[in-house]
Amino acid sequence: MQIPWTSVKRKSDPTVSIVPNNPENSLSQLRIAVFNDGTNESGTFYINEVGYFTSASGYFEASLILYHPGLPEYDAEYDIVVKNDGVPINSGFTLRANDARVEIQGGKVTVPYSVREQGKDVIVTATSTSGQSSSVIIPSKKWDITFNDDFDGNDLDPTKWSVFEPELSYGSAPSYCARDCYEVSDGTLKLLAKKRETVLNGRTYQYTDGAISTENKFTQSLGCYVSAMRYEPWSGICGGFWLLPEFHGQRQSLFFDGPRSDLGCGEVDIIEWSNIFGDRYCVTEHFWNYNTNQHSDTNHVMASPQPGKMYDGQFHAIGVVITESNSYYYCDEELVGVFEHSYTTLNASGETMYPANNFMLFSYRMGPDNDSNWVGRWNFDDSDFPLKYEVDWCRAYK
Ligand SMILES: [Ca+2]
Repeated sequence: MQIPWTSVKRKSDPTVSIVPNNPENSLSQLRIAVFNDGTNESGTFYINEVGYFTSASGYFEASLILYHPGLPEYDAEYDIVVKNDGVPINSGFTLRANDARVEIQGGKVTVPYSVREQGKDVIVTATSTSGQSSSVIIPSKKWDITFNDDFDGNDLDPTKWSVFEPELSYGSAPSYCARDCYEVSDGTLKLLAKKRETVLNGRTYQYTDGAISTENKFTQSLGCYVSAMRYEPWSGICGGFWLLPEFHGQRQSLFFDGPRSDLGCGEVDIIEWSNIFGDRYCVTEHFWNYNTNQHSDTNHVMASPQPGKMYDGQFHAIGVVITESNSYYYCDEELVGVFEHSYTTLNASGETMYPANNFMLFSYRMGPDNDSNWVGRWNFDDSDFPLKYEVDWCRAYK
């Protein structure tokens, strides 16, 4: 698509055309990037980016598409875009890093943890064939481990974990959380759903399932929470790894919504997976209005790591890094979601509100075998029990 210069007018004065080298506006080039995401009417284009350039010799620039801190102990991947006069280019330049351990392929830069754990900032320099150069800095975050469990014993470490909400059931759930909902063996934690008829508070259940948490045993605010888990291919039951704030009598916040100061995040779901989600999994931040305690909003993304990871029988590290301004969600070295937030906020009285510490939680909960179950109908039968959600390790860092 070409737009003649004479048809481009100044917004402040439509009678003035933006003409190359017109001293009145000092523009020499104008670039408009457009997109159509396929959901809009055909023939409709939206402007994605507008830039202008005043250098006669051209403008050569390398930039990082998105900085993120990366998961501790994993490589971190970044995308770098190189532009000439604002137009992305794929050739006519070289990319070099200030450390030979950094891998560069096309515009993808992989910083190994061996570099990141030294706290060494990575500088990637693009040099054009005509000798222009431009650098980007990728800061390295040094992590200190604050919590670790490899599940090496034959029971849960009682200084770290407790059964969460024992003997509690939700709504129409066909199960309740049993005190013996888990097993620790061969280096892993197994959360189990079992078929067994029990009577609890006058109601007969055919199944039990469960959850464990670090409540009252380990809490933290900012930092990284990560664990490695694998799933059996069941739908109708959901395996989760999440964060909840310390309770303190009413729901607290892990952080606050940026634009809406009355909303606090009261639950972070780092992963929720059932077979109906296929290669993807749910990442969700739940916000409540801390004045009314009403659930008000969510940040949600269906995380899409490389296909096959949910079915390959391997453990994959699923985690979040929470900073004062963002939460970054990961599957291994892949960044799968980012949300912005505020660490503090001002309430209606103008007082500064701070977040509470939060604890980690694993859950394996059944829903009913009907269409009301958001994780799908059951694809298992009685002979498949006990159903199992397995965790190799769990860590937190600051
Ligand atoms: Ca282990």
